[in-house]
Amino acid sequence: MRVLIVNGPNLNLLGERQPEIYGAQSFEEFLQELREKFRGIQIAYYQSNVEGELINALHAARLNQDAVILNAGGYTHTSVALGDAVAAISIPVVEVHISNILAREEFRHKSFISQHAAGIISGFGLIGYELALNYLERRPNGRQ
Ligand code: CA2
Repeated sequence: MRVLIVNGPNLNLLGERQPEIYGAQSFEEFLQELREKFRGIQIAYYQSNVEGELINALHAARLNQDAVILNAGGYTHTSVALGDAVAAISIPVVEVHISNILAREEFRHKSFISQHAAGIISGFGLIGYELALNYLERRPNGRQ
């Protein structure tokens, strides 16, 4: 199975700032651990701070990936276009957030992704990506 992890704006700064919210580990370091834990999954990774590039990555994923794990960062709460891109691809997209977006400011409670996602994982730190891979690995025949 091939899974693409897509991280949106500012998530390239993980491990550098705000460790009380987002943890102290860089995503690259965490990614190595994920690849060791999930040897049966080919895990590709893409990060961009640019909305259109994230949309292009989702479009490309529909041709060469089996699933996507998406943390759209702040665009989660603002981007109709990213929500449309998730709706437009038929492979499952798991929405992940490091922090619990429902326990934070009200503007973070709205997600343009959720209604098109296979499911949502929020508030478990980087472990959320691991939970998403766990789900995708066990998901029978592309269904819940
Ligand atoms: O909790 C999440 O994963 C978020 O998607 C992260 C976004 C935020 O806008 C969402 O509401 C929830 C922000 C990502 C910022 O990442 C940083 C990482 C390290 C240092 C500073 C920012």
